[in-house]
Amino acid sequence: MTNPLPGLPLIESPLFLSLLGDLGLTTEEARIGLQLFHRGYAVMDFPDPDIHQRIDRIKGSLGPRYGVDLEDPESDKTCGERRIQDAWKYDGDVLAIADNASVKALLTRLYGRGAFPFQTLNFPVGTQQEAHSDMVHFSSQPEKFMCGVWLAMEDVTAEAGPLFYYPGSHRWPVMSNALIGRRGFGSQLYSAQDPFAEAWAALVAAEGAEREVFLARKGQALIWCANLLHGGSAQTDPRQTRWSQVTHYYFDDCLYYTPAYSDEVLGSFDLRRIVAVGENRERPNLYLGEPVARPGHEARRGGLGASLRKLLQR
Ligand SMILES: O=C(O)CCC(=O)C(=O)O
Ligand SMILES: [Fe+2]
Repeated sequence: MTNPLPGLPLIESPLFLSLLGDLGLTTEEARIGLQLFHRGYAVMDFPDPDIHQRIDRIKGSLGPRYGVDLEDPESDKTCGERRIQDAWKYDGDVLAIADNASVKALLTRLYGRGAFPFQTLNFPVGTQQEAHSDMVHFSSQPEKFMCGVWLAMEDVTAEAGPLFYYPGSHRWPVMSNALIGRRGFGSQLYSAQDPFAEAWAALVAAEGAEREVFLARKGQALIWCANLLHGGSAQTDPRQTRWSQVTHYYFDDCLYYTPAYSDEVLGSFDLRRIVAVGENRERPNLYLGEPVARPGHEARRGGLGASLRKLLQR
């Protein structure tokens, strides 16, 4: 197969439908690929025969770390720490879910570059997060080589603040500082996504887009494309839990950076130091197979380091 647009993930490419016949996908892989292409997300049963046992073990091991009484059916589950980042470092089941070989192989085939997980988040309740696209946090060059895999660790009810998303929003303009007319490089933001909220809301209104919620069953997973607008619905019953694991994936041979703190037009990229889940070495920032040697552009957010580097670059 020759692909004249290798700088786009296959499932994001306008050529996906014409390339599909040559990709050698199974029926299930093609179903997932087509859902991602058309809607920006895809639902599947998590491909691990031990998933239910893993989920139950994770609840036991991470539960006490959230500082909430998760056993009492009447207690408020929404107070306390609601997310644990990178539990894969000490929890073998979190690691096994994030590093699942079938998921990595699936994403590799659907994107056309090698997929690797680089971050895990474990939640006992929903995030109630505003609509956002993960691309302002985690992006790549070429862009869109990033995705999230959200795993339901129990059956989700409408009152527990289910995941929501706008189908088709993965094709909307990619949010960036240039798009909303601000500079981001070296800025000190409390929230990377707040500056973009108004623009996302305007796009939703202009498109007349309707949110969909995912009332998932335990063991189901949802893959979202890099630019899919999504978030967590309001939790109307604080007594409920909504256990989930989110794993974020990047792909080989890319530059990894945070657009919220970058001004791409000026060549100012807030590059990320990416370590793949299960590894302890850094994945280099690459462009067309070659390392990107621009250390001056690896600013920490704000602070003296960033200002000094900026001065030195003048
Ligand atoms: O689970 C949720 O409510 C949303 C999580 C999310 O947006 C993320 O992890 O990127
Ligand atoms: Fe997100």
